[in-house]
Amino acid sequence: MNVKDRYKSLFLLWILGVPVTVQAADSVLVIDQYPINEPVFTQGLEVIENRLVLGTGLYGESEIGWIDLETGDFQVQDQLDDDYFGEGLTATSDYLWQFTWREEKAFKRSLNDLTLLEGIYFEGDGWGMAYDDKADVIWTSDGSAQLTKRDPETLVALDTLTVTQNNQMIERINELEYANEAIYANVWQTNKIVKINIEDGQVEQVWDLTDLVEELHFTDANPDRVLNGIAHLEGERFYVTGKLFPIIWEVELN
Ligand code: DDQ
Repeated sequence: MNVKDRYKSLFLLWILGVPVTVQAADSVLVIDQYPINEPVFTQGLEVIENRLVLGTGLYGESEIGWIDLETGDFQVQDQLDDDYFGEGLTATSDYLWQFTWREEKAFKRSLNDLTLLEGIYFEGDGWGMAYDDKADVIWTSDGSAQLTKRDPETLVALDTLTVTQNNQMIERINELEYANEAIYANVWQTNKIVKINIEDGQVEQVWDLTDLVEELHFTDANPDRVLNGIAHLEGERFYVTGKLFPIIWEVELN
């Protein structure tokens, strides 16, 4: 592409309002990898006392259960009604929250067997959720560049934070995880994970997992098959996966 065409296409992208993409990135260190026998549409991933819980999306296919890392089995514990699209998960010390996309509902579940305890009304799009145990608040995302800080019991909004990098808003913040006093997030439809400073919303670090995703050699062009799902293990170790990915990686984000 010559310089003129390049500027023309950049201008077109700008006119079309394509969000600013995340700049610069580190690669990740892979510690281990585990299979998922029957790939699912992963929307939420969370470690609860050494067990890995996974929530899926799609209407009629939204489930929640344990991933057995030894066998690769997804042990489904519960299923959402067909008209709910499951989204992010987060565990407080007392229960697990499961979000829905556009159904204005968030579900509270028990930590030991994921039984449904309560469904509460929630206004707006539900994407990611992360419990900040230090401040005792839940952070949520809705596909924009804005994160919302909420009461962990009622999900009532307390404050908002705009995610930026070099003064540009970073939109499509998706699955969230709180760790190391920061928020780690997938950026929807990218292979990138960003670490967000929760005081000022600035992106502190970016990791690009494109090399790992390319090793999976997907042959179809399913645009929904994207990196998604982050669960904190310890320190800088995380489990990460994607929607319809046959694998969960244990990685170090440092
Ligand atoms: N979200 O998880 C990023 C919030 C939404 C993913 C939507 C993927 C589209 C699947 C087809 C939806 C059918 C209505």
